[in-house]
Amino acid sequence: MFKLSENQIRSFNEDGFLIVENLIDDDTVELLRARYRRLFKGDFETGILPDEVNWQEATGDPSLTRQICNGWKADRAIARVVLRADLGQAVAELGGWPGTRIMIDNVLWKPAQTRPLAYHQDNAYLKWFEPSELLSCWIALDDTTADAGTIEFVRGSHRWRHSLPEGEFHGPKEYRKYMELAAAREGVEPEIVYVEVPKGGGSFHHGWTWHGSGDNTSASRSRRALVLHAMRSDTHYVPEHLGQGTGSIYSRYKRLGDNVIDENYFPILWTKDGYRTPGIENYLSAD
Ligand SMILES: O=C(O)CCC(=O)C(=O)O
Repeated sequence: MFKLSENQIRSFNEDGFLIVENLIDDDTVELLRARYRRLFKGDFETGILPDEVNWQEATGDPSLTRQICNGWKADRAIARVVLRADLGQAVAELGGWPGTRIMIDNVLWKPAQTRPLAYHQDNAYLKWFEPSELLSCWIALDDTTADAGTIEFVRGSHRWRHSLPEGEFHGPKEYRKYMELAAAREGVEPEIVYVEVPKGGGSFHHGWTWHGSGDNTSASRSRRALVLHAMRSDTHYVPEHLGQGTGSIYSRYKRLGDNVIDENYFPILWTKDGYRTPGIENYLSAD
């Protein structure tokens, strides 16, 4: 069970991110690695297609970082990690939120010699729900290093002005370009911090923190990560903006008659009042 200290919460508020160890144990790392191999071959345990399948073994560009979003719907080993109540609690404590739901997960695999993911601010893609805030927990499935393209953050950038999404996300030539332009607008020299942790460790980041990851220049080391992107438990759809950012995909779960974000698709992991979406446990224990 993961628990934050007061110091860690203070440090997160100051920096816009927090680096931690021991989010998952070695057995879980091994299990997830095996599930990643299956998912990228199109072998989905539950039979359900993840919401975004950006890379598959038969068709994917071998120079790109492999990505699947909402692997939890396809695979219960993924779900058992990203639907954890203690991670939901940690996110709520960092955000000062009443509770946490999953918005999406990211299943990411950056093999040796593959390309970067562009710097961005997560909150810039979220006009389709309100409050438009995301807070994320990034979990390494390999020992991570700067040369193997680990995630990197700009310290204090959650306090910068808000930028709109721009440029190519997957494999851009200059992956820091839009962050550097934003830094110039702020009149500051960006301080970049690499998340270098043993497998099973990782980080939390604020939705306005600039982050991305470089080329994996290592000879043979993969850099895999599982990410829980979480929203507040009390979010709702914004009908005027359903097609914006990631809303063009995730607004498909909007109910016809109201703006409620349905727990079946965005389960609540933890709230201060002790609530957790009841169906989660059934789902996690099914064969
Ligand atoms: O793992 C990476 O390379 C970047 C992931 C990312 O953008 C995120 O977790 O928000």
